[in-house]
Formats: sequence, structure tokens, C-alpha cells
Amino acid sequence: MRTPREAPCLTVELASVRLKNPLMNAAGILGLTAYSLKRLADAGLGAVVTKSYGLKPRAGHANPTIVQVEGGLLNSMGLPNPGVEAAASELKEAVAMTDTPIVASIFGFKPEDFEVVAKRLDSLKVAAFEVNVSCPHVKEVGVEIGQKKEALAEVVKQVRRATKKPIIVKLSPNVAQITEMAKAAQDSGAEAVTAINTLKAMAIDIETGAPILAGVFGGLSGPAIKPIAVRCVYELFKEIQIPIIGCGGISNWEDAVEFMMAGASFLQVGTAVMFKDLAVFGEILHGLRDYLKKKGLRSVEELVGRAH
Ligand code: RRO
Repeated sequence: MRTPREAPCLTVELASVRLKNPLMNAAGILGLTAYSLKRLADAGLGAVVTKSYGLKPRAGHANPTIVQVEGGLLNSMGLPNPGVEAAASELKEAVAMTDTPIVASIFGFKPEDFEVVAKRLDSLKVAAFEVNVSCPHVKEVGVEIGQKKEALAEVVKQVRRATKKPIIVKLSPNVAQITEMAKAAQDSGAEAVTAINTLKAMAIDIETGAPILAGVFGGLSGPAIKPIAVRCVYELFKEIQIPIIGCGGISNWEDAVEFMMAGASFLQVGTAVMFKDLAVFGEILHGLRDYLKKKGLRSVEELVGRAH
């Protein structure tokens, strides 16, 4: 029997993977090397997510790749990553350094790329794959897939050929109907979706008259996109049966509660790490626990979908 003084339970399950709490970092935040994955794990996360890895090494876009704007950040990193072989050796080291489940984020230029990358990483002790089909500013590899139901479904099916581990599809907000893309992910076998990746955006330097980012367009993240992300999660909760990982402008425990009430079972934090450091994760977990206690709730799962 639980006593009222017992701490509320933050434990959750993602497909068959048990997490000590629902909090993760967003892909692309630290997560490129074994050492940075370990730093994220040590911050107390339920799971850590890698930077998106592709088949071949990529330098990414030229500088400037990040600019601060009102309410958040614009990035045009351009998928810098060491390629799947180097990724495999980083991941091998990372899984040996921590017990925290590691989610490998992967991308590709065509469905077969995703399969090859997933197959290469599957034998390592990664817990799940997050399939990135939603980068808003790298041609051919991101949102071109995530905006077409058929292409998205094909990618999920190819990844499924490579792994039995949970497949999470990271959805783009740069679509007319995010629910249609989520249904395509669910129907082709994904175990969860992440909502949302960044919004395609840009900024112009009024002294020079030129776009600030070398890549011209970038992805907007941070508090500015939070209401859009909450709306997406809310819509998805009504339409799909697989769990939702909420992502987009979560900066504090109040945001975490709001996303869960909209329908998120898990949460990812990205831009807030840039503004507040890794301490943001502990603050969110602490606040979440206190909130559950104050409301007399036993489990964080009781929050999911409350706004419906
Ligand atoms: O690397 C990037 O430029 C990037 C990626 Br892969 C993504 O999915 N979302 C984003 O805002 N930037």
C-alpha cells in the first residue's frame, strides 16, 4: 500500500523500454559524442537522444548557423554528423558509460539509407530509433519526406526491416495536417511520434540586407513555438493511439505539465538547455514531482491528456 507521503511516481514505459522519468533531450542538443551523451544521462534524464546520424559524414552548413531571435533560436546546422561508422563507435562507448536508455536519431536521403543506418546501429545497445523526417532546411533529407505520407510510410517500413526496437517518428509542423502524417507513421508500424521539429523560418540583417544564416532558412525553436507544439500534441492525442513525445519550447515544469495535459506521455527539451544549461532538466523534474504531490496524483501518467 502506498502512503500519501510517498513520492509520486515518474516512471514511464516507451513501448517495452522502461524509463525512470518521461524527460529526454531533443535530438541535436549535445548528443553527438559518447561524452556528451553521458553528460545528458548524468543530468537525470529518462532517456537521451543522439544528434541525427546519417550514412556518410557531413560537415553541415557554413557559419553563421545559429541566431538568437525574439522567443527562441533559429538554427541551420545542416545535419553535421560523423557518419554511421564513427557514430557506431561513439554509441558503443556511450552505452558502456551509462544505464540510461539511448535513442539513436537517424536520417537519410532515401528510405534505403535509413535502413542501412538503423541496421548498423541495431546491434549496439541502443534502446530505440528516432527517425528524423522533419529537418526544415536541408534539401531532400528532411521535411520532403515528412510532408508526404507515402514517403514517410516507406521510411518507417524500411527501418522496421532493420530493427525490432521501437521506432519513433519525429514529425514536422511544416505541414497542413500533422495528424495525417502521424497516422501514416502509426499505420506503417511506428511505436511513437515526437511532435514537433522546428518551424521553417528566417531572419534578415537590416544593415546588409542579407539573410543572417548562411543557409538562408533555418528552424525556429524555443518558447516562440510552444503554443504551436501544444496544439499539435493536442490534435494528435485525439487522432492516434501510439504515444506522443512532446517537444517544442519546453523551458520549465509548467510547460512540461501543459504538454502532458495536451496528450504527451514523454517530453523533450532542446533550446532551454542552450539558455539555462543542463540544470534545466533537474528543475523540470523537481517541479513536476512537487506539482503531482500538490495535486494528490500518484503517477505522472495521470496527467496525460487531462485537457481533453
Ligand atoms: O541539423 C539541423 O540543422 C537540424 C535538424 Br537535423 C533538425 O531536425 N532540426 C533542426 O532544426 N535542425
